[in-house]
Amino acid sequence: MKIIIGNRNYSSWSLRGWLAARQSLLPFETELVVMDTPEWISGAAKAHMPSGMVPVLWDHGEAIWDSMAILLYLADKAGHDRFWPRDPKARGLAYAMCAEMHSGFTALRNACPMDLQHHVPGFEPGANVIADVRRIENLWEKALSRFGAEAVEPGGEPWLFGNFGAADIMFAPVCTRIDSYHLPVGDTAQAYVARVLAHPFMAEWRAQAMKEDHSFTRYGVSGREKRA
Ligand SMILES: N[C@@H](CCC(=O)N[C@@H](CS)C(=O)NCC(=O)O)C(=O)O
Repeated sequence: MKIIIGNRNYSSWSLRGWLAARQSLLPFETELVVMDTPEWISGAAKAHMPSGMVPVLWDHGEAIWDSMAILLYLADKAGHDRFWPRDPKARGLAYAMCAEMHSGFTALRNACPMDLQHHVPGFEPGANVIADVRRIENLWEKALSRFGAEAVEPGGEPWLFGNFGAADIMFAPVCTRIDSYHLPVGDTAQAYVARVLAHPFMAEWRAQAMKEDHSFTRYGVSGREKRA
């Protein structure tokens, strides 16, 4: 399998697709296509991107595009237990949370683009951004308190539905945004953000992202400061 991704520093959907590929534990290659180059803009760099977007997973000559489809495809292929909780109530909530993340939270996504190399110390979130963060925080607290701790493997960290899975993958870029823009959240959410950022797959992605030297003007937020 091969996954085509955009810039690791900026492409939050690529991060979700790639995390799903890592979580599957199946072997795969990664091809990075730098975004916003003349070839990207003309479409010449997008020959293997059916929707014109990243991420795309290629498996045996078939393309699976869109982060959510990649996640669902890999859960079918690698086993649902690596992605979804077994309990039907937990699974229903996990599906709903992933779907809401995939289609919503546009205020947060627009105002706080993912940018792992920078942070914005003086960022002042608007009311619509705060509303998105509150909703996300409530969802996390609900999942963690109802299903997180009780389902976790002995000695493991409490992820949203016990073991690390689809919901943690879909919300991982939000964790980077809370961190980069210093968005105010309560202790439970802050601890969850820290766990996600410290996850080995996230550390692997971040280490690569920090080495990238292409910068985007379209994602530039004023007041950015480079991280060490
Ligand atoms: N719904 C898609 C969204 C993918 C998406 O928006 N990807 C961005 C990069 S993060 C992209 O490729 N945009 C096309 C462009 O910039 O031309 C998914 O979940 O994969």
